[in-house]
Amino acid sequence: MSGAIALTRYLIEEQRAGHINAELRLLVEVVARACKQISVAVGKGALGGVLGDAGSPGEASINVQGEAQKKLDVLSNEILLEANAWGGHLAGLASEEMDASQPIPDTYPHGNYLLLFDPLDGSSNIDVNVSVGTIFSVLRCPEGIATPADAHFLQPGTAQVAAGYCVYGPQTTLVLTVGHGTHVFTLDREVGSFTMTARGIRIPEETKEFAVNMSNQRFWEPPMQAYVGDLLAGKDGPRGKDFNMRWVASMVADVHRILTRGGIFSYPLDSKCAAKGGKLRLMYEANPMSLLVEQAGGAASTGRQRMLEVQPTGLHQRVPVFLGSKREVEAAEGYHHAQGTDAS
Ligand code: FDP
Repeated sequence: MSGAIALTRYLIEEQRAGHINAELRLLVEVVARACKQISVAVGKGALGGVLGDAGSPGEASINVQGEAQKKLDVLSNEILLEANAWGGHLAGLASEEMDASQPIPDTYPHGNYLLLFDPLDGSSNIDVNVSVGTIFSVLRCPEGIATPADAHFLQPGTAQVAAGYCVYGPQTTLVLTVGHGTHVFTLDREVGSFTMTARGIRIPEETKEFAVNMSNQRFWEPPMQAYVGDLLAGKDGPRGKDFNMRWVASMVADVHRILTRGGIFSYPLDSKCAAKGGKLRLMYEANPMSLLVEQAGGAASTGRQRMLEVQPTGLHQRVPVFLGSKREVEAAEGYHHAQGTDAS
C-alpha cells in the first residue's frame, strides 16, 4: 500500500482526532470537488470557449466590486454555488461575485456553517495562461439563525473554522487548514483525487523576497514608501541585505510561493484605493490567507493590526494586506507604527 494520504483520509483522521465534525468534513470535500471542476474548466482554456469577458459584446458584465467579470469568474461562481447548495452542510454562502449573501433555499436541508469564497482570484491573468485560484473561508452560523443575512457573516478571521485556496497552475494544488496546521494537497489528474504532498508547512521567519505592485509606488502612504525604499537600498541600506522581487499579480500564486519558500506579500493602502479601505477583500481573500499563513508560522497584518482581529463591517470590505515571513511582516508593521498615521 502506498503511503500517500488522500484528502478524504486526512479529513477522516481529523474527524477522529476531534478537530472537525462530519458536517465540516463534507463541506471541505464538496469545496474540493468544486475546485476540481474549476480546474478542468481553467485547463481547457480557449478549447472550452471559457476565456474572455462575461456579458454580451460591447457590454461587459460588472460585479459588485465594479470590476469586469470574466466568463470563468461567472462559471466558477456557479460551480461553487451548485456544488454547495444541496449537501445539508451550509446555512448560507457569500461570494465576491454576488452583491449579498445567499441563505440555502428551504428546498434543501440547512447545516451549521457559512461559506465565503472568491471563486477565481487573479482573473486578469486568466486569458494569458498564468496561475489563478479559488479562495475560501468557513465560519459557524450563529446559533439560532436558520436564514443567515449578511450581518451573520461579519465575524473576525479568528472565528474561521477552516480556510483554504486552490491554485490552478502547472499543478492544481489545494492548501488547507482546519486550525491544526497548514497542509498541501496536489491533484493527481489521472486518479482525480487530491493527495497530501506537504504536511504542516512552515514559512521561514526571515526572507529576502518581497511581492508588491511597484507601479503603485507614488500612491503609497509614507510608511510604505519608507519600508520599500529601505528594501530597495539593499546591502547598503538599513536592512543590510539585498532583496529580490516577485509579483505574479494573482494573490493565490504569490501567497503560494510565500507558503512554499517564504517572502512578504503586500497590497498596501494607496491614494487610489484609500477611500475603499484597500484593494483586497477581508472576508474571502485576506482572512482565509491570513489563517493559512498563521497556521504555517507566518504573520498577517493590515500594517497596523493583526488581520484576523479586524472586526468586519461589510461583506465586501477591503483592507491593506501584509503577510508572510514573520520577521518581515513585523518589520513592515514597525514602519507603520513608527510613522503613526492611523489609516485603518
Ligand atoms: P484580480 O483583480 O486580477 O482578481 O484579488 C484581486 C487581485 O487580482 C489579486 O489576485 C492581485 O494580487 C491583485 O488583484 C492585482 O491587482 P492590480 O493589478 O490592480 O495590482
